[in-house]
Amino acid sequence: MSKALEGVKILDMTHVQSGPTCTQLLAWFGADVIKVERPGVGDATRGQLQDIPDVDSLYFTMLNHNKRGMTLNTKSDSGKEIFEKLIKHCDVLVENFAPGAMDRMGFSWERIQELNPRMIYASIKGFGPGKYEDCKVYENVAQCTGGSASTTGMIGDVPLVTGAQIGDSGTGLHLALGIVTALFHRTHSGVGQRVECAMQDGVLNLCRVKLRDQQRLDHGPLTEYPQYPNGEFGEAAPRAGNASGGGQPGWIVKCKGWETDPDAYIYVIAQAAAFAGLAKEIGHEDWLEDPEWNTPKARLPKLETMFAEIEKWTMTKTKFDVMDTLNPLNVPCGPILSMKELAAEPSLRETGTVVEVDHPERGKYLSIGNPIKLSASPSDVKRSPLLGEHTDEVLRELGLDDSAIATVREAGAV
Ligand code: CAO
Repeated sequence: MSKALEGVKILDMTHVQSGPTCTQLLAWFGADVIKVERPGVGDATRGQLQDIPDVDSLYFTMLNHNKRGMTLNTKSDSGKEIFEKLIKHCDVLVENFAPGAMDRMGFSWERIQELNPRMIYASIKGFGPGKYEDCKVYENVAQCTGGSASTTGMIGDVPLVTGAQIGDSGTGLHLALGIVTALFHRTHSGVGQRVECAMQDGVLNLCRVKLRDQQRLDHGPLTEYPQYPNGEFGEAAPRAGNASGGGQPGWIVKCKGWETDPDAYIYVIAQAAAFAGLAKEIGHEDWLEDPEWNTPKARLPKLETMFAEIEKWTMTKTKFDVMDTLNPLNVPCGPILSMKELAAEPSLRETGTVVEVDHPERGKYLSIGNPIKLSASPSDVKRSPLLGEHTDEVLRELGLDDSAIATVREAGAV
């Protein structure tokens, strides 16, 4: 079966997490991704959080599958010449350097367009244009500046960052969509374009419902938040603990074993349509006849008591038993699954969402495959390249012969 992005060549100047997430997705869809790294140095993540000495870290290997790797000093004279050839050879250039780095290398958008008018030039920065545009940004900075941290955490407690990498991987996902959209546009316009995504904007987009709540605050308290009706609302959309954030009340409740197992919990949504079954199951058939309990509006001021009653029942069962009991009753719920449980989950292995990959230096390790499944172009996961593994191969494709390759190598350009 052919791959969806077969024939698309990506000049991958990305590093760390946000950019590599984007180019890895494009590689999974079949694009030829050529990752360019500084000779002798490479992407900093190769050496970060290493679990095995002197072997590419899981941080690097899990973000750079299916790519080819070459080294190139884009600041040296002969390196710049090769970089120009690469720009002419490729369809898309992706980078997430600190602001201004590409311009300082001598490759502004204007220069890139001169070299290849069909080039799509895609970038991730921490902030869009404005007073913070020159700042360097990492994941948690983006979570804090994009509205996630101020709206995450327990009520009255400190702001929290989340484990989901919404700043880095989230922005990489946004950028990938921008790139394929620009590629589609190029099929009828014939020209490339600039694609930019700021991490602050990407996080804010994922916090869309919180800006919804900010505006609803002007019209009264947020009745689905635990602060209602007894707590206080300030001027800004507050943290809401584990409340669902949607129109249906939800909370995390303890399950059997919670005293020793930090993940013996389940999220239960007390959806109005399935409330009768839930109430009966937990031994509260009385609620169904009681006007104090039998409408969503009547329950709203008593959600804490309601979830405490639900918890009395869930604490008698494992999280999986609760799931098995409530799902047939159409009660939406989800056990808190640990990474250990997810790594061992057979259904995720079967769909290729969790895959085992073999690496020549580290051996076998687990990774997360492409979560987006295309019926005609399934993704297979191939290991990440070693530093400079495909340098000669790519240089030959650019037209350099053995002696030209030896010359640029001697000059330290690769
Ligand atoms: N050849 C020659 N020079 C190269 C090169 C190559 N192949 N690859 C990189 N370099 C140079 C860059 O040009 C830059 O040089 P200048 O400072 O002279 O312009 C230098 O290496 C360092 O690049 P950098 O500033 O991007 O790297 P950093 O470690 O200092 O900063 C980061 C890292 C992530 C904070 C910054 O790149 C950034 O803010 N990126 C945008 C936002 C982003 O993607 N953040 C997510 C990071 S993942 O958590």
